[in-house]
Amino acid sequence: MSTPQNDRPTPGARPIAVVTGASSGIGAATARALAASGYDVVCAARRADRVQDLAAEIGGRAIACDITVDADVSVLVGAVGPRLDLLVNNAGGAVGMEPVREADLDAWTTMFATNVIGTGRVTKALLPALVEGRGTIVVVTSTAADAPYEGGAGYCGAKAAERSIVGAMRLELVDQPVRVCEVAPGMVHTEEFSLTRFHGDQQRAEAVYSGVAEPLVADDIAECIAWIASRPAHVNIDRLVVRPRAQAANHKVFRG
Ligand code: 8X3
Repeated sequence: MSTPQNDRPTPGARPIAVVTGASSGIGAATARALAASGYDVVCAARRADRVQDLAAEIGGRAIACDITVDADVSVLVGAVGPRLDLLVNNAGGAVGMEPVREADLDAWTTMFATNVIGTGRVTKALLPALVEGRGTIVVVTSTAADAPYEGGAGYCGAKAAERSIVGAMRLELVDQPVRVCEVAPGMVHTEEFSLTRFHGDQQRAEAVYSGVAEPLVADDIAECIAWIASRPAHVNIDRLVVRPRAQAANHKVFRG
């Protein structure tokens, strides 16, 4: 039987990080950045083949995990073990951009199931390991949480709700050795975010970034997450808002 003493990390062992939504975009870039920083990265995503390739590339571990499914999250918890140093809740995204009068409520359900309840499910399940590991929680929200925009009712609402999880947890865990941090990216040009939002319509997806000389890329956000995690344990980065220079506000984008 294991004793608490046996549960201490082996000296020199790599810290463990879990990244959800690690199959592409910010999640995959974050997994790479954390591996480069010395983490044993558990790459979690629905698409097993993608996370297997990524894990092989970075010397991490792959877990096929749909964060909307309890059983999948239980498998993730089992793979992590008793201690966790860092959880990056990145899985989620936008589906659709219709005004409310034309809203696809199934898409809203999907967005809330992933961004909000999925983040809640994973975090709740891994919290004991995070407390044991004196860990850090990073939630990737969005500047969409700052203010609604036309066509964004479902997504902005989901991201605002996800932000509320961060705020509530920071209050709840103030007497625990766990940091609770948020990264709120603005315009990030990834291969899938806008393509998913516009149901595979490449033209509409590319139009989002049209004329913007340098939108952010996934690596920009990954570096921020690695920086947040690498601060001394007493330093909690509550929220980091990151936009490209050409985006002064959600609606104020310079297109040259
Ligand atoms: C992505 C940023 O402006 O498309 O979360 O909502 S935005």
